[in-house]
Amino acid sequence: MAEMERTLILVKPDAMQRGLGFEILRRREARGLKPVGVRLLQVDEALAKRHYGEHEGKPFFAGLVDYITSSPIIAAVFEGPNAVAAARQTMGSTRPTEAAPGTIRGDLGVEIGRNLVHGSDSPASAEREIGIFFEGQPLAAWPRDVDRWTFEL
Ligand code: IDP
Ligand code: MG
Repeated sequence: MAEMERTLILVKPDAMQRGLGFEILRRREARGLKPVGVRLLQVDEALAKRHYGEHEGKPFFAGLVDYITSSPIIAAVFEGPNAVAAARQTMGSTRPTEAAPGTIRGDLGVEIGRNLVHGSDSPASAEREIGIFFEGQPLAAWPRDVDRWTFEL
């Protein structure tokens, strides 16, 4: 079996406003990734800047901070073999018009600045981002009866 990983997913404000929050989580769950942490929260400016620190100084940064703080979001942690890559693939390319059909962005979005969802881009990013959004909150390590039918245990 491939390496077990955890990844951070954010359902962004546009998806929440459009009533797509649980659809976005459902696609991860249906793929076989296991939810081990879920929160609904309002991101403030400080949290937005911490999470998106790598983009500070880019022309879209101020708009990105406004966007991610504009409405409550869902932060979720999913676990599975190759969870980071699997979640990125299900999310689709950053620009929705370049995202493959069948992906969340390819099926549900049209604008790069309203692209519905965030997913960690590497195991190291995932660890950093989970630390930001689930600071002091234990994640659930729970066995699922279907795990052996989904993962090569
Ligand atoms: P990712 O979300 O696919 O990992 P990143 O390059 O990490 O893409 O960018 C983070 C987020 O910043 C994107 O999801 C998108 O919301 C926003 N963003 C990136 N590039 C642009 C842009 O050129 N215009 C507007 N927003 C952008
Ligand atoms: Mg990114």
